[in-house]
Amino acid sequence: MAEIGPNTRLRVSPFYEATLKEGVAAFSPYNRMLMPTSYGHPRAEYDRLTKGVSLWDVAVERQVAIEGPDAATFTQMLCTRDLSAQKIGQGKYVACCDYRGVLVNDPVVLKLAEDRFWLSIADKDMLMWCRAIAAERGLQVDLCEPDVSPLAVQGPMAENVVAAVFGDWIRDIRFFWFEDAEIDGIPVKIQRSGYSGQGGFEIYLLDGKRGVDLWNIVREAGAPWGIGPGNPSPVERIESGLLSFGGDTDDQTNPYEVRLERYVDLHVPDEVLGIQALREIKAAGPRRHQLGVLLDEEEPQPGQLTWYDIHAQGQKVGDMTCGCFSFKLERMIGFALISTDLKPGDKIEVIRHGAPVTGTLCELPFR
Ligand code: THG
Repeated sequence: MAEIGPNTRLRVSPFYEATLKEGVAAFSPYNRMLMPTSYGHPRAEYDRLTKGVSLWDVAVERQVAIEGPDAATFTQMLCTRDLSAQKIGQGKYVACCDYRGVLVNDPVVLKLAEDRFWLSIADKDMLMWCRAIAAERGLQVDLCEPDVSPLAVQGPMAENVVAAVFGDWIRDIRFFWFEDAEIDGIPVKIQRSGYSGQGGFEIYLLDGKRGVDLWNIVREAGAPWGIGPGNPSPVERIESGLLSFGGDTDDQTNPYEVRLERYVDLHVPDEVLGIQALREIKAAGPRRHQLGVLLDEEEPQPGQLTWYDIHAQGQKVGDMTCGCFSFKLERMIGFALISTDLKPGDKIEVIRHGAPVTGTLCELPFR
């Protein structure tokens, strides 16, 4: 691929200079920023994440801050998951839908106070969406994108590293809960979360001028555990069955089709965006579902730029939305968004650049 030319529409991560110094080899655009996607050593980076600890610039996980007397009502309106039991200091993974019940995002909602929330968003202009909905509904909320940039520490040794920086108390943070902290005058929030199946923490930097300082502090503290740079791994996340909003979804995809049923509570109020459509979709039964694909291919293939058609008995039955060479299974794997007529164990063909590749459907996550 060609280089991305400099321009000021792309915002710069507070960790950018640090990632350059680490030898970042590729970026991907996300929320009008650049996210590191490789440091040039895929196998070593995968091993670090699955056996040790990896440090990620995920400043692209931008926050939409929602504040004001109607903040709680508004946040619930945006999310199909029932948030009534959410406590201050707790995060929840949610689905956001439009009026058709189609996914527009899958953020993590952080409840900071009774009248203050952050949506930690996937790649889509949710601030614009939220402003339009708040105005349409006549709600009293202030919306902005604050100066907040997550730095992820992921992998089985992540807890040791974060404890070395902030103290052993962080070991008591529960999954998706978060706490305020400070290191060397840098204000942060620490959450047990992150886009991998390996476990770890996200340190939300609250002062964009101190990104390189925070990176260096965590980097030095992590040296005994062999910490090194990495990024949300396309391989590990596929193996672990994590959804990539926008990568594995299109403008027709509802939560039922991509294994997010757990995050749809049909009893939430009628005002929740998309819930009335989702009740109908649930009653009719979704037409597509998401399964794994095990390809009959034991060699790595070039990166996927578009969805590939999936055929069965000569007919198109769905799409392969992402794929990678799995280091765990030592073959090409991927996600299928496919007709519910097709089941795990069924044989299919993936049509890649006009050529069929045979494979078998399986349950997610991969085992
Ligand atoms: N962290 C933060 N913000 C984010 C992401 C993140 N915003 C964008 C994107 N990632 C949102 N998508 C996801 C997808 C999956 C998960 C988190 C964010 C995730 N899922 C777990 C699973 O599916 O096993 C658990 C979900 C649950 O049970 O509640 O962690 O990574 N800050």
